[in-house]
Amino acid sequence: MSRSVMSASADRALAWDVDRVRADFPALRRSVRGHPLAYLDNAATALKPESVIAGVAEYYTQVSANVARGVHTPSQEATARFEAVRERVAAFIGAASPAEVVFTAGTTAGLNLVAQSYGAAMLEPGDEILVTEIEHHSNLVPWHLVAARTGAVVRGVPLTEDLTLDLDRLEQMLSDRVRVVAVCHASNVLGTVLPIKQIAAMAHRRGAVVVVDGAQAIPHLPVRVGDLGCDFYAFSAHKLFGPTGLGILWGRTELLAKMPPWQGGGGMIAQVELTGSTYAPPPMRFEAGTPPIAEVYGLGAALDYLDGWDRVAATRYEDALADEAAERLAGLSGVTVYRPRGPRVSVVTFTVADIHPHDIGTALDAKGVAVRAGHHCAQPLMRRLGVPATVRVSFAPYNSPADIDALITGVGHAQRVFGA
Ligand code: C6P
Repeated sequence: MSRSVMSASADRALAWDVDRVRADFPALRRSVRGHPLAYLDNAATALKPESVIAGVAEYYTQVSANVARGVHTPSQEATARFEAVRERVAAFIGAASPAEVVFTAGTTAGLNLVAQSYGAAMLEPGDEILVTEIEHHSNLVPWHLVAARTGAVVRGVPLTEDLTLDLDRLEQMLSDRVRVVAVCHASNVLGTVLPIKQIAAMAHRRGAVVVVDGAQAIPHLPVRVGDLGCDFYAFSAHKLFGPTGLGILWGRTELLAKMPPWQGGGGMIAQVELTGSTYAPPPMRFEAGTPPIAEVYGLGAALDYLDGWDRVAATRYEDALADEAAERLAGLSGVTVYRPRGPRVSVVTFTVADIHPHDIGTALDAKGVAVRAGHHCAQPLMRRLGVPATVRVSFAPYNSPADIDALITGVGHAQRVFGA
């Protein structure tokens, strides 16, 4: 390790005790192919601390009852915890009320909910939905589906040379026909953080609602939905150190109140006759069927766990790791790093000349380094970058400088193996 890297690491260690944090994550104790695991795929899913695993286990070992359906004690306990976590989430994102917090299956489900409920009810032929070139497929395909259903048109806002959103083009494309602006808060490929507050103000001037895909922002940025000024905000628990299978859709009270259900079933009704039904108010209206109860217990534990972190220090630490990785990768011959100018989260994307990203991913796995290789569910962005696929490394506060060393050594090993 170079001298400057060693001293940078020492500085960070003073502010962030990474060894103490690493001890909380049991998955970091395993080895992969004879090497310590260097887990650099946090944008795909974050590892879980012991307390989150215990939170899920607590539900199954001590409660294991359904919610909102039972008069018995375990069911009432489960219901009380379920609603307490809803309140906890509302406080975590600065929602005006817990009724604005809908439990879903994940970011994807939340965005589909908005498209299928709000979109299908409000969009008319010729209306426009603006998306961006940087979106994940989860914030594109639901809009394609609802456009096909309603006759609305989806239009894409391009990026600038700096790989940030072209706000001038957005301003030009905003017209009174635009009903929805669907944007990510942070890109899963480049890490670019979009200026949601500014975008929301621009969209609202033209009467459009703003739907934000917060999947990649929520683990890194302090999210206060009121300050952002958007109308909907979706994210997944599993990227926030919580369980898989659970997401949050936040929506403004007045919008949720006028949206029809998107799925029917138990738990979401007011009254059911044989030939018709009326519906419960939000959030229940959007939570048909037995919800992911154990996962909600786990999310509650994840939020408790995060309370123990200085999140500003955590973000500063992981950003420094990402910067260091980007710098060292860019210093390798044949490596191209794609980084946006301006605000970004701790994600670094790169390609290696003459070696397919999948081969790099496989070669890195042989050294215990877990990265993501492919199009990252962002094919329009790959087209914009002029590549079919990239390698992506994404950092969390439990990553260490040793993970970067393993990455750099692994890329060099791949170049030797593939003769590049
Ligand atoms: N991105 C990645 O490796 P789900 O699968 O519903 O929890 O999240 C979907 C999603 C939506 N938006 C963004 C910006 C995302 O990054 C993701 C998930 C993972 O980048 C898996 S493709």
